Amino acid sequence: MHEVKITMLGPSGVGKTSLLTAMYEQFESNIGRTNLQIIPDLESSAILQERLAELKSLPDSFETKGWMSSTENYRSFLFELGKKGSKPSLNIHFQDYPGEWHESKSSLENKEMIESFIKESAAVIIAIDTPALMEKNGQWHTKINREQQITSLFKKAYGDLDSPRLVILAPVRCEKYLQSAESTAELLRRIKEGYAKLLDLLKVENLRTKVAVVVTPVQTVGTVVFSRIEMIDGKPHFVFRKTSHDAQYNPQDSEQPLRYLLRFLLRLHLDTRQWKFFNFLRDWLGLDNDLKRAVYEFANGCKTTGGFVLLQGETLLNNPKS
Ligand SMILES: Nc1nc2c(ncn2[C@@H]2O[C@H](COP(=O)(O)OP(=O)(O)OP(=O)(O)O)[C@@H](O)[C@H]2O)c(=O)[nH]1
Ligand SMILES: [Mg+2]
Repeated sequence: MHEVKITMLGPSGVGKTSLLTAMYEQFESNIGRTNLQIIPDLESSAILQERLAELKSLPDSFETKGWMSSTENYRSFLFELGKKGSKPSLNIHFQDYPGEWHESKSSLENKEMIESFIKESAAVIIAIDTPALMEKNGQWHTKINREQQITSLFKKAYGDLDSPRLVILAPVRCEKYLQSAESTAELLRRIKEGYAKLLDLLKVENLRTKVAVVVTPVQTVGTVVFSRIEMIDGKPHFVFRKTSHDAQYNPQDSEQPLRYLLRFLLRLHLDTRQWKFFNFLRDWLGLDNDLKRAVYEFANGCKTTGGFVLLQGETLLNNPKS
């Protein structure tokens, strides 16, 4: 079966696994409205179910670390996408790894693995710890989000890129910053500033036409907001609180990265140019017009306001009417 890989990218604790969990949870509820279905393999389903239970058992006030366990080993989560009641037509592999691999103490082998994940993935979802970027003038951004290292990884992985890619910047834990139009605009400004080097890199001659870049803020819990930073032994502890005592897990927009992904794949499917990496997409939807329509419909639900922006590569995401 045809297969695409996606990398969840980011240092430890930024929220890669939580984002994947929230995506998984919303796949069904959102895709359910179209003729599409997504089926996780049994193992992925079991693990994500457990993470989901953890995400749902929110304490009233908590620190970022310590409420869910961090990822210990590399894992690939497999989802099969297809038309309802038919055989799946595409395998989507999400690669999730321990963010610790970014740290200097981890082996070179692990760092090279991150690089090859980026290389072989059609799309990379960069999870961004938003409070680190926004609070105290971004004082903790570099320490927590490691944006320089991420830029270097892309520099190597996209060194001789010969086919299109999608880069999704996904600010998470961003509930506080999406409250008003002003704060949303400020969030976007800070993303452009905080990731300026990466965005500049993706704009160079060979990459500009091949890499689409979007920002999709995801509220992975929906009902917790950043409250304050407490300094303990010189280390920042980001404290969050629930919007009310009985506020429940209510993720917002977590299926958006997947919508953008399908939009990108659909565009490539319809592309008349030959991209070796994506040749398999040519007959992905085959003659199945129902499936094509379902993918189109789902992809058409990409948000473009309220913090969602297309920073580069419009033609790679432009869907001709089907
Ligand atoms: N405030 C807030 N915290 C969250 C949210 N989602 C997850 N968390 C917390 O963030 C912590 C880290 O999230 P993970 O998804 O495990 O982070 P990760 O990037 O997978 O980290 P590693 O597995 O170590 O690479 C979790 O323990 C949760 O406590 C959210 O939406 N808001
Ligand atoms: Mg993880």
